[in-house]
Amino acid sequence: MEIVRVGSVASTQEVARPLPIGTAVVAEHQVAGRGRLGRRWEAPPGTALLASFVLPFQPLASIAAGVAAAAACGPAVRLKWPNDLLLEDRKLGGILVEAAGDRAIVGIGINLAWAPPRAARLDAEREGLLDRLVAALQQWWVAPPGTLLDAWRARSDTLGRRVRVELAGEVFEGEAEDIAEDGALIVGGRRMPAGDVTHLRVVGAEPTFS
Ligand code: BT5
Repeated sequence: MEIVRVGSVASTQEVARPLPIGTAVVAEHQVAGRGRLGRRWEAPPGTALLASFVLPFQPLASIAAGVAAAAACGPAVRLKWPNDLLLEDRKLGGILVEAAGDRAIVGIGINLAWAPPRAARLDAEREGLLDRLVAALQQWWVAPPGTLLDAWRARSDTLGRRVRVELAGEVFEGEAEDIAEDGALIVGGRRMPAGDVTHLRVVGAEPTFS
């Protein structure tokens, strides 16, 4: 993988988009870092791993990116469907996969020296983490789908939990039962191809969220 290093950019996704497959863009800072659905990704300069990888498109791209990122972070890191990285139930990192023709622009942000309130950060050195991430992406991007889905199940913090799902304006709750062959989450017998999931837990009488 060829690494292109940049200082302050709007978003590494935009820098990576025209570059060839096999390139990764790593930034010190993003002034307009993006999450999914137009949300923002925040990180003060030099405090996070902020990278976008140009890879061949594959149908389980988002699942593969999540498994690879969790593996690079270490055994304590779990996945919240589809691919949030969690450490001790708090969000440590996020993944944004955008299709660009036959390519996937895979954006990964992981908090290191700073995290927003109620989020987590990883006690790791950035260059070592980047090396592990590149190796893990190369491994998991070409893994057979069954192997990939099993790796996601093993890392999942979502399966077996009661969850609330928001999908196209509809909200409902149920148990997250499994992940389907196409990466959809199965909740109470229904397939969720996309959407936002809240993990629900009951501590005493008070529901808490992550
Ligand atoms: C994500 O979106 O989690 C995907 C984030 C992808 C960021 C990377 S950084 C490199 C590349 N270039 C980009 O411009 N983006 C990618 P989503 O699931 O929509 O979560 C966004 C939400 O996470 C926000 O609305 C905040 O609530 C929260 N958030 C923002 N910054 C955070 C941070 N540093 N740590 C934890 N949570 C954060």
